[in-house]
Amino acid sequence: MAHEDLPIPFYSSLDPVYGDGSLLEEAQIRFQTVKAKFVELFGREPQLYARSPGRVNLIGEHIDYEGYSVLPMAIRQDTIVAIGKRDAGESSKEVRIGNVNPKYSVCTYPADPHQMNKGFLIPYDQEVDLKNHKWGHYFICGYKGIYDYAKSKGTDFGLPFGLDAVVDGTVPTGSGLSSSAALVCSATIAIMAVLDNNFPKKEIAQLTCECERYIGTQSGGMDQAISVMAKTGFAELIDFNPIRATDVKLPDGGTFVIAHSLAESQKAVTAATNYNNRVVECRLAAIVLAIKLGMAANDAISKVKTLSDVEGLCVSFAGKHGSSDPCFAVKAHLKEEPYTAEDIEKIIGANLTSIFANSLSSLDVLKAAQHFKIFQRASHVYSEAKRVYSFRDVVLSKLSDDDKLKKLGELMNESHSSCSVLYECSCPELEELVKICRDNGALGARLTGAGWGGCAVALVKESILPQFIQNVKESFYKSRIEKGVIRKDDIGLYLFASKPSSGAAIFKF
Ligand code: NG1
Ligand code: MG
Repeated sequence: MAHEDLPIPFYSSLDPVYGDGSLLEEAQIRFQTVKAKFVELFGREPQLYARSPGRVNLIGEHIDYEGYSVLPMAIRQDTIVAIGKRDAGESSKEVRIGNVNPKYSVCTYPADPHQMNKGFLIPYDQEVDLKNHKWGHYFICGYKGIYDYAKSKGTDFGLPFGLDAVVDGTVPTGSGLSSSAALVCSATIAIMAVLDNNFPKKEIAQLTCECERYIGTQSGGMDQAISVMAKTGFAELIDFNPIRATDVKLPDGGTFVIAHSLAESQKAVTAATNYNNRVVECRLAAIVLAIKLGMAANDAISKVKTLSDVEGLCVSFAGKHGSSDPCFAVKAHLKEEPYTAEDIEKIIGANLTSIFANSLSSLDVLKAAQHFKIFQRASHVYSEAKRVYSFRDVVLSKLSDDDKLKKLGELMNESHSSCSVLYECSCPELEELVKICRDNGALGARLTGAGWGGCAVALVKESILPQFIQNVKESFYKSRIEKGVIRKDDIGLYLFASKPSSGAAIFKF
């Protein structure tokens, strides 16, 4: 059976996930701490635990929501959730969520999703109110996800049911390493398991992707898919529609180093001008392109959701002109100058607000936007989608490992420049860090995750790894330690090498 069709693995010890080294020792302590916190808060022991990892995206940025394949790997940092059902009766009408980190206070929600908007924080049938953003929302996304999934299967898994949970996360937040998906996925899996269920991984990947959107970012499904389906030792080529993961064994002799720019990207809060803005720009680019390539405006507006939806038209256009590259159609039909809303409305013959009438977060984007850079965004998406396959092809090629690593590095550099120049999702700190990585011998370096802050990922030959880490410390972090931005002892949280680690799991001891 393909591994995306299998359920989440269920273990009675930590070793299969955390191995037998220092990671295991660290995990044993963390699980003990989570359990102790659970006992302290709720006066009894949890029934079981779930864990789900963060990830680093190696290539394929901002294209998952456009329907294109991406190539991430899971990292060892993860989120653990301890969970237990509450007794039947009055108390079973609440979900309480605590955190090992005292920074996050206990959040309480009514167990009935339809009550969640009554004096509480999440309007059930709408997206989340960002002004009342709270960490517990991410957990509740999972709860709502399971509830909706059950309904779609004509059952209820006993929901609404009161639950208690304690969370412990080691994925740094706002860093582009998907702390959010690690929390949403571990919460969803813990809830599923405590209700005595286990679904195929691909269904969990789909449902967690959909439910993270309740937070208000119009995310693609990369983070949840890799967190759920990752395998030790492999990066994964993730395809969407349907979700599928194909193992990619990276060449020997290279290591991925993750380095934090120390600029925190508050994606949920800046969505209207950053992340969701790009999703809207891509949709507009796709509709305009479809019309320019001969589709009736009404059809384009109602049928075209993503740039991948118009790739067929682009390719046949480009083909007529001697190329199979959709970037060619973009060059021929879109202008480089930014479009105003009126420019686009003229082409499509409709008001922009009417196109996005069903999406509050898109209407926020329209309110905030001065103009739309649809040429640049489409050029990025189509070229980045091609780079993902080039990356995979290099890995599968007959080249020597050294030559493979060199080529992968080049593709990462091209990806960064496209993100930075065409998609404009970098920031000065990331630019500085990427340059420092390259100047110190990285074969390639790029921002990873949504950008606008967060981490860079660099491909480094193992033979120079210790020196590389030392040099990046000196050039990027030393002055920041001196200025008190980070503590010297914490440097390992911001700069580390990472091997591809394993995906979500359930534990019962
Ligand atoms: P980060 O910034 O790591 O959460 C986000 C999206 C991904 C993908 C990348 C950009 C969420 C949950 N994740 O990742 O789906 O679009 O940006 O490639 O919003
Ligand atoms: Mg995220």
